[in-house]
Amino acid sequence: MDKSNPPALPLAVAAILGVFDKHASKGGDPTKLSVAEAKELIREQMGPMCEEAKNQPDVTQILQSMDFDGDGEMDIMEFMTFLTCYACACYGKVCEMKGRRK
Ligand SMILES: [Ca+2]
Repeated sequence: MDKSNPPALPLAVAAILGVFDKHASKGGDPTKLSVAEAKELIREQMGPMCEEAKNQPDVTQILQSMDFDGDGEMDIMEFMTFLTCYACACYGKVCEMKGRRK
């Protein structure tokens, strides 16, 4: 493996897990994001992009729709599902900007 050019995906996953852990471990169950922790994470990580959106997302509504087990918190699987939806939306925007079909 070329150490000067490490693969991007393991680094991206590590970054995602680091962000999740940083926010989830602030209080309560350190393996889950409370609503307050999730809101702070979204504001910190996605705030500028959300502010540019015409229809700003209702974060509470997003969190409720991603809380599949209904425990009022977001575990890593729920968070990754949320992130997948976010990544797909970003990919759609990139395709649109490049004039590509998805
Ligand atoms: Ca949950």
